[in-house]
Amino acid sequence: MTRNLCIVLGDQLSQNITSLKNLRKEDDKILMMEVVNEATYVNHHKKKLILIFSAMRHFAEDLKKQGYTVIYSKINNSSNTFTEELVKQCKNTKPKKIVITHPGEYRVLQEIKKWKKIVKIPVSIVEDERFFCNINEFEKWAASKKELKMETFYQMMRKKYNILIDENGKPQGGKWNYDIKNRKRLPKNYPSIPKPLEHKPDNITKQVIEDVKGKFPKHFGNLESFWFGTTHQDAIKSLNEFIENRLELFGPYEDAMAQNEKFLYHSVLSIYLNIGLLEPKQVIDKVLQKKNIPVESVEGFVRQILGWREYIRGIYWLTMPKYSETNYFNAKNNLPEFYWTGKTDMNCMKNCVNQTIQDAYAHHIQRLMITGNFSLIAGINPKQVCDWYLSVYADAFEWVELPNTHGMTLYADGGIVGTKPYAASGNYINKMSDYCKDCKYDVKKKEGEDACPFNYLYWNFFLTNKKKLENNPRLWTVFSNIKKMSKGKRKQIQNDSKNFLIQITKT
Ligand code: FAD
Ligand code: DLZ
Ligand code: SF4
Repeated sequence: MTRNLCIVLGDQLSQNITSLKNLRKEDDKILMMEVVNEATYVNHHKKKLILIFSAMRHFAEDLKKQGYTVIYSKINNSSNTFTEELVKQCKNTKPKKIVITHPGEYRVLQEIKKWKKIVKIPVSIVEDERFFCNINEFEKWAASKKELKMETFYQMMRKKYNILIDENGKPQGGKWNYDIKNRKRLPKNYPSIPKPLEHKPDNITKQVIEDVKGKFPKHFGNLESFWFGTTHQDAIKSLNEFIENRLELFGPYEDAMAQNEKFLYHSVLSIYLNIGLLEPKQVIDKVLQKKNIPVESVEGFVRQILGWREYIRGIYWLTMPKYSETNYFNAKNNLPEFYWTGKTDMNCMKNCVNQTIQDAYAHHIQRLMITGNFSLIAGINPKQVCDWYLSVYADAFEWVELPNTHGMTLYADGGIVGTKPYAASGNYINKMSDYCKDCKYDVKKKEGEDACPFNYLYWNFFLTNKKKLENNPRLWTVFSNIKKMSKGKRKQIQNDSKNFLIQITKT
């Protein structure tokens, strides 16, 4: 007879996870399940599957070494769903209670809520304490605000946790936000940038690679040269490496892009943070301990984790399930095939998709201003765009992917996360990267076959959505330019866009 059957999900791989607290090694058991449905509900990148399964198997081994009884179902002989596997394991173990930490995804929470009825055993869903802000606290904050601005939330969190605050209660350096200093282009002769730490696959990971190769051969992405860490110790090494080598210049080049620099000065830590191998508090503490780092880098980095990451999670739980169903611009086009293959003449898109195929990674500005911006101005259906992001990035879990894609990038929520759509023409991409110099299209050209498609699609987007956007004060310049445009020019933009979109979005 088992007292508690404690379930640990694939993104709950933290020694401090709430469900493991107060566990009794003698009469409690832990259940971890690799299941087919979780691996296939979207076309997950093969490297993402390897990361999650390998990290789960390592975590289970660790727990066993500490004396816990772990029941583990591997993907090769597992059930289709969490529920099926749970029913099977409840018959074997006859627990008095099931304990699980609040899951990261709404879909999974709905599944868990049905368990009590199905297995006829009480189910206790305990809070996920790994975040700085819990779901109720965010709800309270949101209820007190007219607009849910990240900046206001972030300042509240800085004060609450006394992070980067001086002795007078003011922000260190005098300003709350150094975003303005986070927008440098990479100079021409920049010094070599140290790459993120590559971890060599051990025997557990090698077995997982074989399992994924055998079971999910048609999934997106390249599984060769798997280099992610799969344990807490690996993740700590990666964190230290980032702080030593890239944190200092993280701030100035946060928005830069470069063809031969997939990672630039980014941390590449979301893959570890999101499955629990690192905890946000631990990451921020370590970053703050490092001396002599410019304020725009420390604040810039803290803002991403204490600000954006927590805010995005809050928005997700505040607004689901309705959030995912909105489509403010009524965007209907199909996601072009090149999002999966990288086969396009647009050099910026080709680069971002190819590195995604290889590494299941792109940094924020590539996701927002290249692949995201394109899908916004090309009017791609938000559900298809969100499914793509959820599939292709190793760090993608719906709670963080959805508000970033649906809200921040596509403005499909009508302006909950962003105050205006992040639409940009080729000019912005050319300013922030070196993609355009090797592109078949001409970034300086506004119309015609060899003009940069971002140029006419940008104006076409505002012409199409004029009614919904023209009263937005942040878009005043855009619409005053549109007013000055001749009829002929508008027609040309619309024709170029139509022809291009027909070519790329046919199924
Ligand atoms: P860094 O640039 O080094 O940033 C440090 C950390 O801050 C990240 O590891 C991450 O934990 C956090 N962070 C930074 N920006 C954000 C943000 N906007 N929202 C939440 N956390 C943030 N992030 C995910 O973790 N999972 C996703 O599925 C995801 N999908 C995205 C989809 C789109 C369309 C966009 C525009 C952004 C998305 N992001 C997502 C946010 C961001 O792009 C990634 O967190 C970041 O690129 C991860 O790389 P990094 O660890 O090198 O980040
Ligand atoms: C993403 C994912 C995958 C691919 N596989 C599993 C799995 O087999 N077992 C598991 O426990 N979790 C997996 N996950 C994570 C879940 O799909 C889901 O995102 C999280 O549990 C958050 O609710
Ligand atoms: Fe991208 Fe346009 Fe530049 Fe080509 S010219 S790389 S399509 S922005």
